[in-house]
Order: sequence, then C-alpha cells, then structure tokens
Amino acid sequence: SCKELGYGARAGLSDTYPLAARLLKIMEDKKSNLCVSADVTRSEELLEIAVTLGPLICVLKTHVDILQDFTSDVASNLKELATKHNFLIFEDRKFADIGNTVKHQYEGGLYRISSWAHIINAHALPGPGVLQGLGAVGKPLGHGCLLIAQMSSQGSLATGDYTQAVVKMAEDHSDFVFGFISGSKISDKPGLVHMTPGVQMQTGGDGLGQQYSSPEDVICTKGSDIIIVGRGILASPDRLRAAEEYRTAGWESYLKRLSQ
Ligand code: 6AU
Repeated sequence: SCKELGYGARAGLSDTYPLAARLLKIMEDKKSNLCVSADVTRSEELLEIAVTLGPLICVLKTHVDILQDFTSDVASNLKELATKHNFLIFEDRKFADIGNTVKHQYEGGLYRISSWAHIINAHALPGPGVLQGLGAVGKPLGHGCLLIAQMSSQGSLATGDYTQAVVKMAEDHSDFVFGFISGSKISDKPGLVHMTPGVQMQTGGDGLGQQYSSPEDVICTKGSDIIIVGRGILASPDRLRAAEEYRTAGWESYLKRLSQ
C-alpha cells in the first residue's frame, strides 16, 4: 500500500489551495491538529481563549452571532492574536442560501465576516450558486470555504448520496473550497482538509442530538485531519490543560496513522 503523505508534504504539493497549504504548514510547525470551538457568549471570554489556547491550536472556530457584545474591535483583536500565535480563524456560519444572499451575509451586516475570518463553511444544499456568491467575496481575499458533507448530530440527513454529491461539488470548486466538515476522510485528494466536530475523550452525547467520538477514532481510524473540540475543553476547570490533552491525543493519533 502507498505510504500516506503527512501534513507538511501535503502543504508542499503544487495543486494544494494556498490557504490549505498555509493551514497544513501551521499544523506541521505547531504539531497541532486541534481546532478549538470557542462557543462563548462574551467577547472578553472569546479573546481570553484566543490568548491562552492560541499557542496550542491550528484553528480557532467562532460562532460570532452568539456573542452578546460583538464590536469590530473584537474582530481586530482576534486577527492580531491569530497573527501572534499563528492560527487561522474559522467563522462557523454555515451559509445555506442563494448566491446573492450569502454574498451579503459574508461581506456585510454587523459582522463583516470576510474582513476577519480566513475560513468559513457552507451547506451544499442550495447547489453551486452558494459557492459562486461566497467565492465572489472570499477568493480575492485568499480565504477558503469548507463544505459540510456530514454532520455529527443524530439523524443527520447529510449521508450517502448527499455526501458523495458534496465531495464532487468540492472537487469541482477547488479554487475556493479546500475541504470538508465530515466525520471521516471522504476524498482522496491530498490537498483537501477534513475537519471533524463532535469530539470528546468521553464518548456519548449532549442530550440535544450531539454525538461524540474520541480523537483517536476520528484521526486514526476515520482518517480525518483536524479535531474540532468545544465543550470537551470549554467545560474543563483548566482549559489550558484540557487543550494540551486534546492536542497531544490528536497529534499522537496522527503519528500512529502515519506509521501504519
Ligand atoms: O464540541 P462541542 O459539541 O461543544 O461543539 C461542536 C461545535 C459546535 C457546532 O456548531 C459545530 O462544532 N459542529 C459543526 C461544524 C463545525 O460545522 C458541524 C456538525 O456536524 N456538528 C458540530 O457540532 O460549534
């Protein structure tokens, strides 16, 4: 069997989208395939997470619309911290409308997402128009989009033929889409990055449909690239220590996969 390429080697491939290359390089340099999902409602706490956990992560994921006190200063502070600690910012907006609407939602409104987020995600449900709208804003800025191909929630409809159609849409739009939200590796293209939510050391659920898998299962068995961890870290009394545990678990699972 072919030896699998590591994150660093994938970053160096000529057809890897520049933002994906930057992300894969960060992962290799920081020995981190951990994305922290900073799902908090106060900006001060969001920035505190970026300050404390910034050195341990490759990506900081936000839900900017759950903040009760967002201002444009929060976005500029976040951007500075991303540069200082070398991570990318991923606004988990899950765009899912016609091209013209998502273009405005991405660029404008109160949040002006395209001015500070390197990464966004979108549902493929509307068809390629959603990517035309988002790409019109994001491509000139060098940003990238993840397509949601599978979901971690119980009873998700994003399975089977739908998932396969999303893979095809991603591969057909490699000038803006650089990967997936998925539970496992679903494309063999080494330039595409797979990010998986629903990760905790303790498997189980949250009572609202979320379902958890372990870092080892996600990275080593399922072949995904990045673990997305929210409450597994946020609910810990020592977030720094918890994040370091997840970083180590994610990285060791990656090394184990490479050695197989
Ligand atoms: O670790 P948790 O359960 O506290 O948080 C998981 C995070 C949340 C969700 O909005 C998000 O991951 N998420 C997504 C994403 C990232 O697109 C997709 C999905 O299928 N499941 C999921 O939990 O911020």
